[in-house]
Amino acid sequence: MDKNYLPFHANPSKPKFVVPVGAVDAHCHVFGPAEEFPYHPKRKYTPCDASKATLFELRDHLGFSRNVIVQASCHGTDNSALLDALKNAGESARGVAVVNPNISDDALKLMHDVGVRAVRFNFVKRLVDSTPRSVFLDIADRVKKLGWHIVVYFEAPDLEDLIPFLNELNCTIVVDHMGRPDVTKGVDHEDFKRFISLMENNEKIWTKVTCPERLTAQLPKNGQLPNYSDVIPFAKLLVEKFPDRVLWGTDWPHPNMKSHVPDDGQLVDVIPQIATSEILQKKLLIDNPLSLYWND
Ligand code: 0GY
Repeated sequence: MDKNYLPFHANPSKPKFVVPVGAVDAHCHVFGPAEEFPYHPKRKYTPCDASKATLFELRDHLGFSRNVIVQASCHGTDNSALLDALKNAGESARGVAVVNPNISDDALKLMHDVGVRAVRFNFVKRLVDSTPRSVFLDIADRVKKLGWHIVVYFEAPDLEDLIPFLNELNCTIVVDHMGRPDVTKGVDHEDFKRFISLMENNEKIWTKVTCPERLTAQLPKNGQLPNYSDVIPFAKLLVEKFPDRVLWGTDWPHPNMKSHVPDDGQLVDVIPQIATSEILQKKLLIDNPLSLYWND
């Protein structure tokens, strides 16, 4: 693990908010363990190992029933740890892979059989070297045939440039972490308005109202973790405006956090502040993820 890397919370609290039965944590990762599933030689960071067993314990502790496990950049295009977790989880997990353009149809089919339902295109410069958009478009054409969708990860300043590409993909797209807004600018800033109009203009675009811990500008104070009140308006607005196109996840084990180690129980307690009715909570935590990841 990198020097200064913050490992995940060792003892997360039990949330006060009781999630509805069948709820899905739709954004989380498994890392290693490195001895069994080595990290990619070209990775930009080396995390703390975060095994499938620990992820499944956390799922149960928080009251969730299912996980969507997302391949992270530290494993590159080697999806072995992800596929191993999916095989062990059976119907209780689905996956989002990162693939090479030269992957065979047979390998894609094997991934499908263990529960992969999407590929992730990462545009975050600190995490990956850039990939030509034509390569991504080719991958998208191939996985669409399996009924998969595309998960994209980018930061707000890159959105304007990416809009033509996102529209060209012409399939369901899930944008990680609300397009990573700079929350200090507020929900009325042009950057967030651009993201809202993207979702208004393209009904195939969904988003994960995730990562208050990553997006907040708050710092721990007097031994108290941030309450994420600066991120809540962004997520709440999206949940209310696009109730059928939002997903929620813990983002465990929270790679590359610098400011603090989030308490996953407290993150769950943010849910009723962004989805304020039982109807919205059920869409966010059950109906929406099931329709995308457990629809066959
Ligand atoms: C996340 C966030 C991060 C890392 C990755 O692929 C990755 O390595 O996704 C990050 O550092 O922002 O999505 O959990």
